[in-house]
This record gives sequence, structure tokens and C-alpha cells, in this order.
Amino acid sequence: MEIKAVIFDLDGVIVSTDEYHYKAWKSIADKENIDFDRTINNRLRGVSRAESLEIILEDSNKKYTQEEKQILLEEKNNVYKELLKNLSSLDILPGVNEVMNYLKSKNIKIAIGSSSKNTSLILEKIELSNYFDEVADGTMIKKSKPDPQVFILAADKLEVSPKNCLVVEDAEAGVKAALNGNMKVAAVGDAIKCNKATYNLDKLINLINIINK
Ligand code: B16
Ligand code: MG
Repeated sequence: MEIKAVIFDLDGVIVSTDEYHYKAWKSIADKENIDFDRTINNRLRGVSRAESLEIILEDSNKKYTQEEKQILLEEKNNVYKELLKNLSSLDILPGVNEVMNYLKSKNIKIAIGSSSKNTSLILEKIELSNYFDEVADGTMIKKSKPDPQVFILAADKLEVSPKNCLVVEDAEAGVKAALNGNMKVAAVGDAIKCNKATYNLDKLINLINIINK
């Protein structure tokens, strides 16, 4: 099936903001005396902020009220946004610019499909705001990955049928979301381990080989 559009996840695919999410959640967990490590952090990839907090609180004996949870969510986002202040185009991950230029040269549309409500801010910081044909993000959806809503929205905005879309993801939740939306999916980084993706990429640049198949 011909690929007419590629939908990129943001955190962990275009830029390593996944590390900043980890640091911000770690500071909240430490303050609350909750065990939190990189294994738990991997379960938060692609998952919304509120659902991420629920996963972290599984390891706490304390019952948190909605108000207390809301405060923790705000604190986490404040720490995260503080860390984003240093983000620049130098943080774009290896192969991203090459792959996107290649796709453009082949007239294949490109979009962002991210759970993050900070997507616009991040794209601005890394100077890619005007680069994508369309953006679908956490501010525009009700259900987060593994629900396909964010990718379906991106495909709708691009006016490309899901079956002609390829998603690039670093999270198991994102791989499942793409498959749930009847799209093909290329896994990078941590998502390779789940062994569910249509393709596994040890380097993003190898996406070019998939397009040429
Ligand atoms: P925010 P992605 C996701 O982005 C992150 O992987 C996930 O860790 C985060 O909780 C989620 O965005 C929400 O982010 O707190 O900025 O709204 O991987 O879908 O691009
Ligand atoms: Mg991601």
C-alpha cells in the first residue's frame, strides 16, 4: 500500500523531551516519597499527563484527592516547562531533518501526532513550527494513545486515508494507537521492544528504505 503521509510522534521521535518528562516526574515523585524509576517512566511514554500521574500514584499508599492531583499535575508541568527553556534546534534528534527533507522531496505529507499539550511550545523552541503540513496534539483530543484519535485527526487534517499513513513512534501506547487506527507504524527506541510495529527502525534514517520499498 502506497505511503502518502508520515505522522511523527513528537517526544522521543523528533526531540528527546522524554528525558525532561522523566526528570520532572522524578522531582514530583521524590517530593511525595513515591518510588519512581526509568522502568516506570517507560510506561508513561505517549500517555497523557493525567494518566501518567495515575500510573505513578499506583506506587503510593496515600489516597490523593482530585484537588491534590491537580496541584501535582501543575507542579509537574511547571518543572517540565522550566526544563524546556533550554530547548533549541540543536536538540532535534539525529536523522530527523534528513528524513523530513527526503519526504518533502517525494511529495509525501508530514504531520505531528503527539499526546503533548506543550506541542506548539516545543515546535517553536526547536524552530519547526512551520515545517509540518499539519499538527494534531493533546490540546485537540479527548482520548489519548493507545486510542487512535490523535493519529486519525492528523490523517483527517492531511486529507489522507489512514491506510496510506505511516506513523513513527517511540512508545508502545503509540504503536498500538497507530495499529488501532489501521495505520502502518515504524517503531524507534523503546517501542521496538514491544515487537508489535509493522517496522522496527534502529536508526530513523532507515525510514527512507521503507518509503522506497
Ligand atoms: P504534556 P508524545 C507525550 O508525547 C509524552 O510521551 C508523554 O510522556 C507525556 O505525558 C504526554 O506527551 C503529555 O505531555 O504533559 O506535555 O501534555 O510522545 O505523544 O509526543
Ligand atoms: Mg513519544
